[in-house]
Amino acid sequence: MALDQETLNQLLDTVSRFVRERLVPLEDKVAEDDAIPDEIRGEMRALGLFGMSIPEEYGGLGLTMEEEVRLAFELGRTSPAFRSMIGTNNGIGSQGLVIDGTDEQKRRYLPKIASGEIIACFALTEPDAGSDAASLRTSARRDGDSYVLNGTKRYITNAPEASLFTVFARTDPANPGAGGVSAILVEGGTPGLSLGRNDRKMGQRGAHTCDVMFEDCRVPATAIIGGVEGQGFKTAMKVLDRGRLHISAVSVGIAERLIRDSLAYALERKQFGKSIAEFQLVQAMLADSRTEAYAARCMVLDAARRRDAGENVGTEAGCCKLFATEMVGRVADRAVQIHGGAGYIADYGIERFYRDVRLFRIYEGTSQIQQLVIARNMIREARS
Ligand code: COS
Repeated sequence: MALDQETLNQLLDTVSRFVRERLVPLEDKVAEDDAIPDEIRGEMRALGLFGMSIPEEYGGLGLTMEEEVRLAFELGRTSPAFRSMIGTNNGIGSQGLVIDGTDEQKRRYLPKIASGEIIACFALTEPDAGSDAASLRTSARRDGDSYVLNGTKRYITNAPEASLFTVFARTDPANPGAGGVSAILVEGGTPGLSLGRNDRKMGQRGAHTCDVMFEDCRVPATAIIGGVEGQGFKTAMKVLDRGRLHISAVSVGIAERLIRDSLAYALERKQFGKSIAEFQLVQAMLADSRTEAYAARCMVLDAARRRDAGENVGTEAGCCKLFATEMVGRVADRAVQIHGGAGYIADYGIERFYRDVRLFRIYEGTSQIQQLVIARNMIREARS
């Protein structure tokens, strides 16, 4: 349900203050420790941030897509590791259930996901199935009232902390494509489920990924999302369409933060007797960044509103993800350039953002996959 304007403004103000006063001062520490302090998780739970996208009847805030992207703009103004902690509960870790789950599955898990008691994750990618998600090999063999899972999932965000895994596995071995895949809920601690060591990543320290292994891991047959086999790939695609808008919004927020920092630095830093902001070549970088971030903000808001109005925004979500994530890469690159030597030195945090944002062009579908999705949809529409 949409919030009234005043409640929405209050929520945005609260989150904006929380980001400025609590999260920004911890950025260095989180990167150093590769961990988010426990009290921050508690404060995020108290603010309801784990359940932004979960319907109110299941204990979430039940935000519309437009409201969620507005919050994501604010959350983007700090290290993305903070956003990542709540990211899977609001996005890929919960939305399979929200979109396609049975009432019983929703009642069982969504309230705990919304409160942050459960950390939920999304296990699609495998060592040999990334962009070609439909080729996944993890199997779920029906055995009486159970499914028995075998296989390995890779780079699974928040898996080290998770107690609920939405696992995409092949329930029909005779169908090697998308139609043979089902989405299955596996609770943490189920025998046969194990985790690899945390991956050593280029950036986003404080956000964790690892391999997830299944070895004769038995779950009840009722754990299949929606109660029907063969729908899992479509569930994954619907979840990703939505997630791509959220990631686009986070990219806008980070770009705006970097532009603010770059402008502040350019005004303060003096060379040749005046602040470097007075030099037109620096102004060009600032102006290009501002223009691109504004364009991305408008795209994300438009696509979110269309989704709220009931439109299928698969194409628009792809356009937003492609543009906004590439945009934030360029903005981060210019931020390093404007900061000069200081941009390359860890103390200023700019190089950390430069590394952190690199991931956005890769996960939840690479830029190349977005191009493919956009063009395929265009061709399909033209032919229909
Ligand atoms: N919403 C609903 N259904 C969708 C859909 C969407 N956005 N996209 C595809 N489908 C359906 C198709 O309609 C098709 O159904 P039918 O067989 O009934 O016609 C089915 O799903 C298979 O779709 P398609 O044939 O397009 O699948 P492909 O194997 O060609 O792959 C891409 C499509 C490449 C787009 C997909 O594999 C993809 O998005 N890959 C990237 C995966 C990704 O983002 N990974 C990130 C990991 S999670 S962090």
